[in-house]
Amino acid sequence: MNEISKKLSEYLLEKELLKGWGSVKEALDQGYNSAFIYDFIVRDAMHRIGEMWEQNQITVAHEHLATGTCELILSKYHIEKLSNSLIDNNLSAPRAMFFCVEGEEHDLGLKMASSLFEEYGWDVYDLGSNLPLDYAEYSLNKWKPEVVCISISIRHHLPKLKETIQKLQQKRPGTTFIVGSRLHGETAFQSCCTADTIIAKDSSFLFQWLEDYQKEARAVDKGVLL
Ligand code: B12
Repeated sequence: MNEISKKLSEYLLEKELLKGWGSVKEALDQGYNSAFIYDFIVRDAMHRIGEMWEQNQITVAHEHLATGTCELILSKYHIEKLSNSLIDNNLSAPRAMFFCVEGEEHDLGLKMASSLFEEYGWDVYDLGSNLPLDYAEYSLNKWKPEVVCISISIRHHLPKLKETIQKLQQKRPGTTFIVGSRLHGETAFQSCCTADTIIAKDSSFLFQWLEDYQKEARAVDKGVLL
């Protein structure tokens, strides 16, 4: 773990919002992109907090406090990036929908993903944590996104993930599904995803996917692929 991330985890635990933001800003000023900041500064800081909790060095209350502070920093980061975004006005914004599988409360990874899409100028519908499957279906029909992003963290929600992917893919074939999870390397997780589901291990993977999508869209826009 790098020093900035370690410092951030301490600030989160002390609910030192401004100092925590200072750590993120330090990484930004050093030239790191959003994917690096999400994966190797913020995620790693939260993972360290998780380890401290497992080892009884901190209480659940500390963990909740740290999560709340982290959420505020992510929101501030998101606004900061939007004012300096990569939006390309020549392209009409494609749409993406985000949610955590029913029952799932861990939503920081999802927030990072939706912020990254927005940084790339997408029209983002972030439906947050614990979205009942019926409402995922309803929202898919209502907003007809090109891409649906799902997040899951807890193993016992895996059967729900499988049901969700199968139902939604049936409803709107042709939609791209991206599922991100800390469980990405586990067979039990992978077997819940259909062959054409994209598995995202982290924000860096998503960053590359968005870069590739943008290049392709620009090429189509210029008539290269027409
Ligand atoms: C913070 C936290 C919480 C918070 C979550 C608040 C919130 N708003 O998210 C609270 C306190 C609510 C919580 C509750 C619980 N938690 Co908890 N929690 C954590 C902790 C410490 C950090 C999670 C986190 O935010 N990480 C930072 C994010 C950014 O990382 P990430 O989710 O992995 O996301 C990255 C990638 O996976 C990927 N990604 C993820 N989603 C997506 C989506 C897309 C589209 C893309 C592209 C990428 C992507 O990109 C991200 C960036 O790299 C972890 C410890 C750990 N090791 O993960 C435990 C942990 C996940 N929790 C755990 C548990 C057991 C629970 C509870 C059951 C505890 C309880 N008894 O109540 C509940 C369950 C709640 C529920 N129903 O979901 C276990 C899960 C074990 C398991 N069985 O699978 C863990 C691993 C702790 C542990 N070691 O036991 N928790």
